[in-house]
Amino acid sequence: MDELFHRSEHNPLITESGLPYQANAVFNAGVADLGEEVLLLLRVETPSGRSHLIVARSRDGVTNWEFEECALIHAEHGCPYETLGAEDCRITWVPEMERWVLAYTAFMRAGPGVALATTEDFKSVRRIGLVQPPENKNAALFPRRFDGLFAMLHRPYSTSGGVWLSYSPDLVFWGRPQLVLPTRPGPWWDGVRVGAGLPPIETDEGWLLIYHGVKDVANNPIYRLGAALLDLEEPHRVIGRARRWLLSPHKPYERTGDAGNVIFACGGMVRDGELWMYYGAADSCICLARASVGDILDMVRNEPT
Ligand code: BMA
Repeated sequence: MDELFHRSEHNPLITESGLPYQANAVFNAGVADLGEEVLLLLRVETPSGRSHLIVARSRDGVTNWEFEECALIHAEHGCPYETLGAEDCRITWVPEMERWVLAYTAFMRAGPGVALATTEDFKSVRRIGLVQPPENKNAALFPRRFDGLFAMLHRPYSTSGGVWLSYSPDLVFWGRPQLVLPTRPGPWWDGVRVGAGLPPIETDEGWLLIYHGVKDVANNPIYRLGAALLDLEEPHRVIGRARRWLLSPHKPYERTGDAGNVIFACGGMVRDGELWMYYGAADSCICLARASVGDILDMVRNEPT
């Protein structure tokens, strides 16, 4: 099947063997476009199974990654809701705060919850706190308010596994939860679970949401990426959803790893109309694929669900 995304010839960009730490794997990175460089907030999983969030920088966003020595968010730093790790960070620049907001999965004995923190420079963070109790993950914040309220996508655990949206006046207290993107029935590629991928991207036609969809094949999940469009002023309203997926595991580094057949994206950036999407492959490495935002919007428009 044709796919809109083109993989980088440098894939995988980052593997555990390139890190200056002893690690099991590196995957599912948040992304910040700093103009002169691209910053990734890597999920680095240690031999204890816990993940930390570590900064990597590159001038061209592809090669010569430099890694910070200390984790920005580290499971051993005594935060009670991160005792078992911090995972899968989505990064949103919020102009009114003049700060980056980090939305990540905080792992504790009770399971995965959603935590928020802010940073100005990716050298230190200020924790806002746990904002969605377990089980909840895949949180992505919109960069602006709607009718005075912040909005965040997240995925509470439920048997039907859909993406929900909650609103908040202050990023601390969240309410008005509502189901935005349900799974599709039965054998669909996104029939078992769906979750937000990248923080939503504002376009003239709506908020472009790249999400992951899961299908179980003989008890082996396949994680693929698809696209939906949310209303510009009422982002809990889906106005389009493509039938086909955008990217599916095919390459050896996507097929084989700690979790084979997984493509999982938490961040990207748009440059000259092109979406640079960084994704974790097989829960083992970081890869890059690019596609025209216009082409993705065409696909959503032309393949209404
Ligand atoms: C999801 C998350 C991701 C992971 C994926 C595939 O539930 O936990 O971190 O990449 O499963 O294992």
